[in-house]
Amino acid sequence: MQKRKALITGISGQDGSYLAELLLEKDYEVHGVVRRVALEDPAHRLSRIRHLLDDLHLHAGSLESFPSLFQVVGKVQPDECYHLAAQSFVTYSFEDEFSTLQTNINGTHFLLAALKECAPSCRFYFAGSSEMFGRAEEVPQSESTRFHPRSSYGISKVAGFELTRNYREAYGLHASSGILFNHESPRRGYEFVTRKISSGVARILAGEAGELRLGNLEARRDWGHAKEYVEAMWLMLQQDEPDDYVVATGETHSVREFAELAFRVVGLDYRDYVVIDERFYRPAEVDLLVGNPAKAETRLGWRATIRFEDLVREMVEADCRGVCDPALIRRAGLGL
Ligand code: NDP
Ligand code: GDR
Repeated sequence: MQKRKALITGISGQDGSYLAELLLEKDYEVHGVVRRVALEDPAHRLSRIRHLLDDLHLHAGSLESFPSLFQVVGKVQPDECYHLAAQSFVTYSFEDEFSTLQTNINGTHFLLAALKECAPSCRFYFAGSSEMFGRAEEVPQSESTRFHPRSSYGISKVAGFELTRNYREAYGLHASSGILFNHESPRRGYEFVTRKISSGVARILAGEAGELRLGNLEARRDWGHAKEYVEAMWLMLQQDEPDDYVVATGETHSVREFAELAFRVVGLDYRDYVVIDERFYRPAEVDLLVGNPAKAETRLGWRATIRFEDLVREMVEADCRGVCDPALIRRAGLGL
């Protein structure tokens, strides 16, 4: 039997790397879109998928270029397309609203249009976000909660979500959106608060830093593990009918709790190291996000199982392994 072909945009990112692993395990032929510069500097720019490079088919393309996406889709003829690429950092979206909106909205539109022309039977996944809820009017948030995005990033995801729905309704594409709440891992980018904290703890333990500067410690998020969340993406595309799903743990914790726990993993008190820095506050904050994953649980049979405490520990331990002397790690009582 012929292998099923999957195309992943954003394969070099956190989620792309876990999804590529999952699909290879399931015996897919896995194709990925990466920027040309990444192909020229794989050691740095493709570090998350370095261990998979021999098994992947990578194609140069960018969200800014319709022809590049059109060509890749036409050449690969995927059975499933996971659209994960995006300018994904909310803070940056305040610094450059224009490029965030252009890249994220056009990129999604270009890809949908290319699929409609070249591979209309391909199943499509759009990486929607809990940032679409923004200042949410109900707690927890479900598929029927009204969107009230608080950043151009959130707005770009609402637009992508609506484009996906419209291609489903107008052109019959099997197009689904996941409304994913925050998910983290040792592969998370260093700019996001969880990885900033876990890597900061490691550098403090190694004696390379004396403090960790953060913004709003009171923001609350629903944090899960990326490895589990990519399974939900795959499950969505295995359903007979396309649909939209909230993917979340249903638990919420503050940034302060994350920091407290992360420092405690190595026997330190976060209050001795965390410095509040106004520069890391956002012009418009999302105070509280917590998802209701009931639909994903009943329809997809998906459920988050990795606990918050275990996620924090895994991230801190991985970063400590990267920078700390083994004797120091033993003294800190880490299970490494
Ligand atoms: P990352 O930031 O780790 O990865 C983003 C990916 O997009 C990278 O592969 C990046 O490539 C690629 N990319 C960015 N801009 C372009 C461009 N102009 N052309 C081509 N590729 C581009 O994000 P995550 O893996 O964490 O998230 C995956 C998706 O899910 C994103 O769309 C994000 O917005 C969304 N999401 C994430 C959540 C989370 O908690 N992680 C929650 C909800 C939604 P490069 O390596 O070259 O920069
Ligand atoms: P988020 O993630 O904006 O939720 O978007 P991030 O980790 O950047 O922020 C989470 C919360 O932490 C607060 N915070 C800080 N954030 C950063 N980055 N740096 C700091 O120093 C800091 N101090 C406090 C923030 O104000 C915020 O409240 C992530 C991304 O993956 C998106 O792509 C995705 O769509 C959403 O999650 C769901």
